[in-house]
Amino acid sequence: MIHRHALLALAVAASLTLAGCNRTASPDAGTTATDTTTPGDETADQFIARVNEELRALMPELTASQWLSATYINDDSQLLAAKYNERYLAQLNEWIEQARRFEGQQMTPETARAINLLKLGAAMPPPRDPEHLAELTKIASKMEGTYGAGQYCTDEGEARSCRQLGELEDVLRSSRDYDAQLDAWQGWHTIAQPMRADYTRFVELVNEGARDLGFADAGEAWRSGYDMPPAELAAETDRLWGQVKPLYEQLHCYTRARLDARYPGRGTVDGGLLPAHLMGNMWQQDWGNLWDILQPYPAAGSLDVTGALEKNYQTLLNERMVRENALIDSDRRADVAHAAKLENAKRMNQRAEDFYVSLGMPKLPESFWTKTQFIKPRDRDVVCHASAWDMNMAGDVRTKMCTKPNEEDFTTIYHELGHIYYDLAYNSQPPLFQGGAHDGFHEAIGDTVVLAMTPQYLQTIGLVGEQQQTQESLVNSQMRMALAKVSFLPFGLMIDRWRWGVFDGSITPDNYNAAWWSLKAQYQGVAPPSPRGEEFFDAGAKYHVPGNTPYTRYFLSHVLQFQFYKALCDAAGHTGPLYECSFYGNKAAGEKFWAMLQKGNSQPWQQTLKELTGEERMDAAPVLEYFAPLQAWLAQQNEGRTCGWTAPAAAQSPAAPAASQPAAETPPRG
Ligand code: X8Z
Ligand code: ZN
Repeated sequence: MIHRHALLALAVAASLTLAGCNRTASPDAGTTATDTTTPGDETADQFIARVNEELRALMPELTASQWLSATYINDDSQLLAAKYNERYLAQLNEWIEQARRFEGQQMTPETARAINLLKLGAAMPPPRDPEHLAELTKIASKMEGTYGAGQYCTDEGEARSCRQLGELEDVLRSSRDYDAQLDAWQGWHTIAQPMRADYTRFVELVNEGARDLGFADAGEAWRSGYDMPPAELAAETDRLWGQVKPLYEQLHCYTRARLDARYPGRGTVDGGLLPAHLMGNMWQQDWGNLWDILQPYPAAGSLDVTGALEKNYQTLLNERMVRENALIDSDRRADVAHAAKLENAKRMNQRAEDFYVSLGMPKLPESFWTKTQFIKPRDRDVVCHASAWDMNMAGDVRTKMCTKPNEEDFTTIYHELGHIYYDLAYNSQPPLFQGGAHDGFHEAIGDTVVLAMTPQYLQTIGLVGEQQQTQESLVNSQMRMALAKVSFLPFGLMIDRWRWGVFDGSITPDNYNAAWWSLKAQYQGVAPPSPRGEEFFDAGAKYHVPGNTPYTRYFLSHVLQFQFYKALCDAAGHTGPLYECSFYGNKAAGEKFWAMLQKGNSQPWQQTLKELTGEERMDAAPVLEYFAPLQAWLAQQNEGRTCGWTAPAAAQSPAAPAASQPAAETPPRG
């Protein structure tokens, strides 16, 4: 979720990604805020210097309140998080109001940019009306708490048993029993039903805040943080999606054939759509858990990273059990297992840290190791969704995860450390520039490193065995990466296609769920196994909706990370095919990376991209270059198959040209 990257990213609710903040003030909104006296003769440059100072002073209490509410969910922590968020947003409104007096005046380009950032890109545009602002921050905290504490219970009385997201995800990851997966998938989606009314009100309030700031609606506010007119951002994402869509369609076609074979007669939903509950992931955004079904050449060598991580954990657990003589006492066993999980998660983090350090980046501060939430606590509810936090812009950085020993969590650790290293690199910038060049950059840092986790790298860290140098093993390793990266692309788009439509009113509350599944069908080619009427609120079962984290950033990241990867491979002097490159240990690549991170959000992202890659545009060509061997292989596999799918009528969203097309029938490919 919000990696509080940058400053704001206030957890849950507020979040202004550093790429911009926003809003306007209400006359009495400042009553709870810090001292906001405005010297009459203050210049614009002095104003921004003061805002930076005040921000620095204000952030620690805001992030502390958000951290507490995310790692200790109860009414009290929610109340405090909402209050601190309200206070912060009121202050932000006040600064924006104060900035108006500099309109049209001479100032340095840095100050002009900083003033703009103050006004743009708030994830939760705050209404000027103080009562509405208070209501908004309360709802935001409540929704995040509801998600974090969500559980699915079956039976009553003695037999009652409840499972949270992590346990339900275990079923999707490991079970291949159709009904068990269906139960886990449907069960998790029940947690979102009670959020529907809150979300409906939330939308009204953030739209009010957005209008107070001069935006048409909250979606337009979100699209304004990209150093280009908001309307262009929507078209940009369409252009990038057009580049990669053929690759996704091939992967979809291959996957459908394998699922059909694995679940005869039940592997496809009408129209050629993939059944949502059989994709190994609650939201069908990463198909890596279907490795057992989708692995092209099982005999060509193992890439079972999850198996290796589980084995490492088991070894650690057994050693501890014996050493602490805990096998006979069940309480002791539980304690020792917990300690083993913690130690194992720390080791996974050390492994990720080692990659960054190998590039010449600093070691993580000691406080990272003592303050991070590595695993799910046993005694309370927490928001398990992984996040990275910069608490004070002065080195108190941490992550929050409920780590398990599997490949997805292992790569998520590298992802989160990407946020942390970005934070550390730009901590020397003024607070208003402490953010990603845009939010997609922030998401792409750790994932660029994940692309460098080649089979050879995994072998050197002991997670896979000796690798064959054959065409078959190449297809295997490409498939492993595609199941994480290519499967994600349409999901990365559809969430905000839905929210843009919700914010601009083209998707109304009586149509929330229908529009959600219509977009899932259109973009991902995925469908629920049974009708999902408006009694459900399936969007709320994905963290970023109740957590109000914009999602287009992840789509952009999945394009940008291949551009970054290619540039760093070039810097490292790599000359072979792109997919073979790992820049592990390469200081030249590390220096180039670090130089980019240090820039933060101090200049337009186009400039930052140019300094790293030589290009000023986002471009999916490196995605296609990377996956060229797989795409050719998939085309061969799919020969004679009818590919594509038929989606029901799509949701209309003026902000999203692609989403406003009529029912998508992807042409058969072969
Ligand atoms: O939310 C995240 C990160 C934190 S920024 C764990 N991600 C998206 C998701 O899980 O939906 C990373 C990939 C996409
Ligand atoms: Zn992230």
